[in-house]
Amino acid sequence: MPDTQPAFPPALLDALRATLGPRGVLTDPTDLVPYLSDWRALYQGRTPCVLRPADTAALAEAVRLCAAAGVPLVPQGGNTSMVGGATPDEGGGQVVVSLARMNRIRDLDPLDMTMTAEAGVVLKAAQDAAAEAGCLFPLSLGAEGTATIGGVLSTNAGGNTTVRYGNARELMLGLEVVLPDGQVWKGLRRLRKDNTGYALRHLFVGAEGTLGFITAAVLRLFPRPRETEVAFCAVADEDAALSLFRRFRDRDEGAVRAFEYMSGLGVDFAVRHIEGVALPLGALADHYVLVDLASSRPDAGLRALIEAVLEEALEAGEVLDAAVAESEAQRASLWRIREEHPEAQKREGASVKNDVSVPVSRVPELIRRASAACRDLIPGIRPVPFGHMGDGNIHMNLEQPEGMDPAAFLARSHDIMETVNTVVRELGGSFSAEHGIGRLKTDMMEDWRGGAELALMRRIKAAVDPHGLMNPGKILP
Ligand code: FAD
Ligand code: 2HG
Ligand code: ZN
Repeated sequence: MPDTQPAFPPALLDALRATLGPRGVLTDPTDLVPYLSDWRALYQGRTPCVLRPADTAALAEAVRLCAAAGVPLVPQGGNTSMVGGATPDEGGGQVVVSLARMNRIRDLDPLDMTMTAEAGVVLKAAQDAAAEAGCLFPLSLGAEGTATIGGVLSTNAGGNTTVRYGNARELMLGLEVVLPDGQVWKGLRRLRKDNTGYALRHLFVGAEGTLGFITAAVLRLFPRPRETEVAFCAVADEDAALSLFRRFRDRDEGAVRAFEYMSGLGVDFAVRHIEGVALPLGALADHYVLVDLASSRPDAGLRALIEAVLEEALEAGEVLDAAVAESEAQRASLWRIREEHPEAQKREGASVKNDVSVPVSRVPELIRRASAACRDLIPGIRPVPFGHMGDGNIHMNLEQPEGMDPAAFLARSHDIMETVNTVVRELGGSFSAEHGIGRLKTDMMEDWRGGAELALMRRIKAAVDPHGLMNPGKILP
C-alpha cells in the first residue's frame, strides 16, 4: 500500500464544499474511518474525502465536477456488502459518495401500490413506511436495519422472501439515476406496462454502482399479511428438507413467504454466540428448516395448513420435531436463529463464504458434495451451509478447523471457493446468487462469464461510463 495519499485538487474540494455544504464533504481522517472497510473486514481502503449529498441536484453537480477532473467515485449505501462492493481501493484516489442523507420517502400510494423512496432510505424504514400505510414492502434480509434502497437495488438483493416476491429487481418499477457525467435520468414511472424501447431501469439494478448512482426508485407494494405462521423444524436430512418445501408449495404455493435451511452446526453457533437465541426443540439435529407462511386473506387457514403438512411429514419420517410460533414474539425469536447466522459465524472464527445457487432440485446434492469436497481439501474444516433453499440459493460457508490459525485458513480461501464452485458448476449453478461480484469475485468473471457475455458487459460499461470513473475495480476484471 502506498504511504502517501495522492494529491486531491484543492480547487475541486472547494467547489464540492460549495455544492454540498459543510455537512456534505468529510475530510477529517476520523470521520472517514467507517467508510473505508467492509462488513467482513476483507478490505481496508483509503479516500481523500467522503461526499454526502442531500439531494439529487447536489449529487449531479458533484458528479459533474468530479467527472471533469477525472476523479473516480465509489457509491456507498449502508456498506453491508458481502463482496467489498462499496469500499474504495488502497490507492487513495477514489472518492466515496454516501447516499445516506438522501433518505426521504417522496410518495406512497396505497391504490397504485407504489412507494417512491430515495436511495438512502434504510430498508427497514421502507418496510415500516409501507406498514404504516397498511401495505407490505416485502424485501427482507438480515442487514435490513442498515442496508439502503440504493444498495439493495444496486446489488439486486434477494434475501428471505425471494421465493414469493422475487429479487429487488422484481420489486422496482422506475428509477432516477445520476449518470457518470452528471446528467440526471428521470425514470420514476409507476407503470405496470411500459414497453418503450430498452428497459434502461434494469441496467442499473445489479450494476453495483459501476454505471451511475441510483438516487430514487419507485417500489412495488403488496397487501399486508393478515395471517402468518412460522415453524422451526428439525428434519432428517437435506432431501427431507426439500421434500418439506415441496409439500408446502404443492398445497399452497402463494402462501410460502420463506423457506430457509440451516445446518446443525450453524444453529449451534447461533445458540452459543448470540445472547437470547435458544433452540425451541427438545433435541439437537443435524438439519433444520424455517418455514414462514403468510396470506393477505383473513380466513386463509394457515394454521390448519401448517399443522397438516407437518403431520404428514412427521409420519413420513422427514420432520423429526417442530415448533410452531404462537405469538409475534415467538415468530421473531424463531427468525432470529436464522438471521443471526452471519454474526454467529463471524464470532466463531475465520470463515469463507460461498453465495451460490443451483436448481432447487439439486440443493441436497450441492450441500453433500461441496461439504465432502471441502473436508477432503482441509481436514477438520467445518461446513456451515444455510440459506434460501426455496430459491436454490445456499450460503455454502466453511468455518475454519478448530484451533487452526485464522490467517492460515483464510490463505486457503481461493482453493476453498474453487472446490465449492467446481461442484456448483457441475450442478448447473452460479458462483454468485445474491451478493454480487464486488471486488471479491472479479477474478471469477472471465472463467464463468467470459466470451460474448463479458465482452458485451464491457461494451455496456464503456458506453455508459466511457472514462471508467464509476466504482472502478468492481464487477469487471
Ligand atoms: P452497500 O454495501 O453500501 O453497496 C453495495 C453495492 O451497491 C456497492 O457496489 C455500491 O457501490 C453500490 N451502491 C450502493 N448504493 C448505491 C446507489 N445509490 N447507486 C449506485 N450504486 C450503489 N444480501 C442479500 O442479497 N440477501 C441477504 O439475505 C443478505 N443478508 C445479509 C445479512 C447481513 C448480516 C449482511 C451484513 C449482509 C447481507 N446481505 C444480503 C448483503 C447486503 O446487505 C446487500 O448486498 C445489500 O443489498 C447492500 O445494501 P447497502 O445499502 O449496504 O449497500
Ligand atoms: C444471509 O442470507 C446473507 O443471511 C448472508 O445473505 C449470508 O453470511 C452469509 O454468508
Ligand atoms: Zn442470503
